Formats: sequence, structure tokens, C-alpha cells
Amino acid sequence: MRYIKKLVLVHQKIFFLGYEYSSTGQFNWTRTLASTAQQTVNPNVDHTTQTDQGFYMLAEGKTRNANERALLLTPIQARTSGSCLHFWYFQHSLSQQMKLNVYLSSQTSILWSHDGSLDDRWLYTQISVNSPSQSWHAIFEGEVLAQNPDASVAIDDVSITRGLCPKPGDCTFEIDLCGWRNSDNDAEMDWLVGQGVHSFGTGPSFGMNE
Ligand SMILES: [Ca+2]
Repeated sequence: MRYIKKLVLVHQKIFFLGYEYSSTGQFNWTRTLASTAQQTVNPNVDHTTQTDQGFYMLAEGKTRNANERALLLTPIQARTSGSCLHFWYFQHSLSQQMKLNVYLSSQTSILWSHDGSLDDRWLYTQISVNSPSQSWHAIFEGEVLAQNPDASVAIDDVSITRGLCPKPGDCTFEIDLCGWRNSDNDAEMDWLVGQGVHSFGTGPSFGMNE
């Protein structure tokens, strides 16, 4: 972490596999180990591993003032006539003092916004992107609405795929679960994503698109 802090001082931005901070923000998203995050406000498991040993990006605004923002930029993407940005986000049910905004390339072109969840769980969303004439990147902005110890928002498992997003509820299950999840109400059995024949006599031989 000392090395990362040094980079921040020198360049005013750092990189996470091509992700960048924006120096126009007043504070930064931080890569956070779930077990070390302040509990009751922030997720106690990351979305990827569903354990407290996984990481997510956290915009923690508890010490910040209203209108202060943390900005995280995806890597630059080639121009597209249809792509889909997928991600998971988490806001504590009482934490409506923070807003998550997603912009296309600049803070003047908002794609999506969310200002508080009634769920204490990771939620999925997908956003279609159309930028046929120029390269683009998405910007995740955590915006503090009011100074409050509960002001925080987390994101995890960001991905960008070719083609416009499928309609809500549609899923080929080729890449992931598209935000579908198993019900917790029948914990004795879960659906699994298979790859053709799983074992003799069980599961279909082909995926639905083959
Ligand atoms: Ca993760």
C-alpha cells in the first residue's frame, strides 16, 4: 500500500489492471479486502468469492462532505455500435447518503444512477453503450449526498461484453449468470452452470445456443 500511495502523490492517479482514478475527484475509490471493511455499513463479503477474503472497490464517504466525489475510470474501449457494461454494486439499506453514477467518457453524459438500496446485498445491473464514432470509457462516480458515517458504495465484478445488453431477464448462461441468483429459501439444492455433458446421464449435451 505504501507503493500505491507514492504513485498517488506523484501521478495523482493509479492503475488497477487498466482502471484509473480521476484527479478531478475529491477522494478515491479504494481496493478493499472485505474482512477489513467497516462492517454493518459495507459488504462483509465481496461478490466474486462470496467470502470475506475477496476484494471490491469501495467509495467510502464517511469523512467527506456533500458533493464530494470519487471517480474510477475503466480502461479505454474501442468505438462500438453496441457493448454492454455489467457490474455488481452494494449499498447498505440505511446508506442513502451516497449516490452511484455511471458516465460515458465524461461527467456530462450520464448512463445510469442509483441513490440508495433497500437491500443489504449485492445487486446486478447492466448498461448498453453506444459510441460509434469515438473510443470510450465508463466512469464510476461515488457522490456524497450528505456528510454521514453510513455514506459508502461498493462495486465488484465489472465486465464489458460485445453487443448491446440483453433484455432484463434474458440469459444464455454462456459467460455468467447475468445477475440471476439461487434462492436462499431452498438452500438444500442449487442450480449450477454446466459445460455440455457434466457426467454420464445428467445434464443436456449442448448449450441452448449451440
Ligand atoms: Ca471481487
